[in-house]
Amino acid sequence: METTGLVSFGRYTCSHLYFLLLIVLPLGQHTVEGVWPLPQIFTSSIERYPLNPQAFYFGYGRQSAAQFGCSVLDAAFIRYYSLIFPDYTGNGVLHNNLSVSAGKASLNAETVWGAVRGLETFSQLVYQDDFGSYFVNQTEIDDFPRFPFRGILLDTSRHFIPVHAILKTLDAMAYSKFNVFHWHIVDDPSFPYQSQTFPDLSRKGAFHPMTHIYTQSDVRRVISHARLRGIRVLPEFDSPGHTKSWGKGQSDLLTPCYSGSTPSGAFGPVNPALPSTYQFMATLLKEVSSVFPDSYIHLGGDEVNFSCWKSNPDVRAFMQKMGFGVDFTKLEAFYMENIVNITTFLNKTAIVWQDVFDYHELRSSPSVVEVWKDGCYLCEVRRVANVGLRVILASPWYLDQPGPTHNWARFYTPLNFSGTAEQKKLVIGGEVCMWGEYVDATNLTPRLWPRASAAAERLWSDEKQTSSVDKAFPRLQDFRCKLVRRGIRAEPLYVGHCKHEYQ
Ligand code: CP6
Repeated sequence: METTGLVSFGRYTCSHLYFLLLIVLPLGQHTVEGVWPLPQIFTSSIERYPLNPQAFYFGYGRQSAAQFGCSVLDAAFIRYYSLIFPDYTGNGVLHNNLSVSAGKASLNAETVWGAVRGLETFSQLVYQDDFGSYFVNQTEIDDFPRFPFRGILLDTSRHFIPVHAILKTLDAMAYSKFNVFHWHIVDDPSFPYQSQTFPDLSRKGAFHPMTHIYTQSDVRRVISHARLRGIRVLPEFDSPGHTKSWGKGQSDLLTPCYSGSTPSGAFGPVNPALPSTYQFMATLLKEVSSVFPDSYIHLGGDEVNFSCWKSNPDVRAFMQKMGFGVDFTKLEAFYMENIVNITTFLNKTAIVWQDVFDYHELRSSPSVVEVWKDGCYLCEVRRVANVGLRVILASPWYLDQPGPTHNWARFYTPLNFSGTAEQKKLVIGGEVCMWGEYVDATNLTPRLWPRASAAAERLWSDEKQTSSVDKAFPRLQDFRCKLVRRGIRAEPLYVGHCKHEYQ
């Protein structure tokens, strides 16, 4: 029996990332145990069906709202053909009508993005026997994510990460069903984003003005590569702190620090006392919101050091004038509020780090708060949800510290969030943070994978079915070998071997 794939759609919309999918495979020992993250609902049998790469093709269901020409799926069919048949060197057969009558796998999804996830699941179900023949077991899957927001943060300021390494990371993200690339693109050490309106920012603030920058076309490539894999790109322009590199290309933006009555020559956070600051931020954010099409924009707002603001007489005078007294959190709140208003005006949904929520009563609140601090982070999640704001959780998933690989289980810990149904609904997801102090393209991949995949299963799968580390371990080892087979240098979890070692 031959197996072909048929993808059909009820209705779909390209704008929704949330989806439901159903794979019915009349098509066997590897079954769902080979799928990471674990699907929500599944049954499989030991009955296996062979797949012949020469006869296999993907097609759109006749009833499907999506048809040939749907660029996301047309491209996904080509990628997944090679992922399903990694050894096959012949021509990929995309439209071969020879063995239609044979077995059929069908995939139903509400959205194109759901179909992309379903193709990933299908590709993980296919396995090879000792002779290299391809098989898939009879399987039925009904799948959907636990959380709609499943992100990875890359920091391209502490170290420059070349575009090819970002694209490779996006590939690997899709294999674990991550759907948000949080691009912490600039920070204190460097400003690699090449702005159209303020080219001096990267000309003077990047590690190198030509080789260590992201041009507009680089950014477009990243966004388009991500979109084809159902991944949104969330840019972060963190301010007013974490902005040292911005000062090199934009004078009067940062606060001059004083020692006594004279400027010390050092600079602090963005200067919240000058109208020109807000004009600059509005112009920059206007550009950013048109370059990055996602509806979210991350405004940072974390770790603002007040000592420089305190030292500056002009800032202190502004505080008096505004009636802030000596409460610098009020000044920071004033600044963040202005920035949030700018993004609201630009029709974007603002995300901020938890600091902004912790220290301030904002009159115009950001919509989403990202919890990153250690400690009782679930308490913090509850506090944020209590006031009706949406929450993204990052605290449990700091992967930038090397740590022994067997600590993957730390990232697999169940969340056990005990809130009301309303509070739970406000927890839109979580994020793996790969801060860049000790990370560049040489070690990014093994530090991320497969540990981020542990977090991915926490964010996708049903917690009751995935609470055992011992049960997950062989499945994650297996998945790590799949990553290696696909060219991702994911590090080993423990003693063992892969049938196909890294080439
Ligand atoms: N950079 C920025 C960082 C961190 C944050 N913001 C950070 C702080 C503490 C730890 C890890 C990362 N490196 N811009 C905080 C969100 Cl432990």
